[in-house]
Amino acid sequence: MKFGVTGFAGSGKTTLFNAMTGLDAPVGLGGTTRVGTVRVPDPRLDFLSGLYSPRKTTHATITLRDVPGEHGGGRRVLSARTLQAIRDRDALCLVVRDFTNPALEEDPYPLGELRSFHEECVLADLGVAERRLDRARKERADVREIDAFATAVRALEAGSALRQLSADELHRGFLRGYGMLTDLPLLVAVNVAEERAGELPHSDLLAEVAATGGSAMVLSASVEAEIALLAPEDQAEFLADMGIGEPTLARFIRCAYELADLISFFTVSEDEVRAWPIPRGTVARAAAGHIHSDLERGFIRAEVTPYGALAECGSEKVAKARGAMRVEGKEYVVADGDIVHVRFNL
Ligand SMILES: Nc1nc2c(ncn2[C@@H]2O[C@H](COP(=O)(O)OP(=O)(O)OP(=O)(O)O)[C@@H](O)[C@H]2O)c(=O)[nH]1
Ligand SMILES: [Mg+2]
Repeated sequence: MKFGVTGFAGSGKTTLFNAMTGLDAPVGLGGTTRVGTVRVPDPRLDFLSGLYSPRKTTHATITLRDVPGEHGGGRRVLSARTLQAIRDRDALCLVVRDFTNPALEEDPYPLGELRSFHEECVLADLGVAERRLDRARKERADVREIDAFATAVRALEAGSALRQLSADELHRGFLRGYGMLTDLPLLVAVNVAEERAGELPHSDLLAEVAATGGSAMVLSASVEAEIALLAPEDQAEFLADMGIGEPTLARFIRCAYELADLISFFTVSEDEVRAWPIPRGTVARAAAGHIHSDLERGFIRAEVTPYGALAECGSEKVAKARGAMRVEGKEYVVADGDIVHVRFNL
């Protein structure tokens, strides 16, 4: 899962990126595009790790790419370089500024940043869709493809994001590979001043985010940066003092998972306990392919124990004795939290 962290100049992207990845990229300067990884916290994985005491515990990860905003000019536009850096992502996190940044002249205007971002993305997608539609018509391409791009053009001309269209309305298969920005899942992080870290998003902003088919959350990037420096046992107290219930990182990742419609299944052994992120609806054989292509090719069956049953029984042996372990075939749709053993033969 590759996230692009994007937004306009000085909104706090790099501060947030550092807090999440534990890296130490310079803040307040624009700078270069950077990549870091975030471990997906999962209490179920912690429990399984305690159960198996494996040599290695491997969390699912999310890759973040921090894309600097455009400095100078004053207008909120996305340059070709920025567009290039966010097009190939699986999802976008737009950081909008809702704190006074002394380095910038403009007062905070998160709603304006959100609108500008949306408009810029719509325009960029419209350009791509119109060009492809023209060419598809000239080439007498598949009518379904022409129809898909005509639908996209109509929606974009009306100012809508493509992600707002259902699978029935838009045949997405034809759009794959064109890097449509408004079709990427969008998480809007409203970056507020420290003293407002525990707030909920403004209703007008929430409404605007919902109208573009995204999700929103409030955070304070500088508070997150402070939390990241604390020992785990001190973090809870600090969060309580700030009026924040749950660490933002955990919330952010939950939102990201929901947005991208990902679930996790687990593999367990004395060697490694590991979480595997897969799109919801993935069948057992394809899920096995995430582990290794050999497991997909030689797939025979999967032995599946739901996490809840294993947690209750305390071991796979007991779970099996109580009939909680099932044998599933290649078409089985893997459920969130399944503990899976793949049997295969090459
Ligand atoms: N008060 C306050 N300041 C913040 C917050 N987040 C970031 N800042 C400050 O805002 C300035 C810009 O932060 P960056 O994280 O570099 O912003 P950016 O979005 O990466 O900026 P560009 O990459 O240049 O577009 C820094 O001085 C940060 O310390 C916040 O939540 N509250
Ligand atoms: Mg930056």
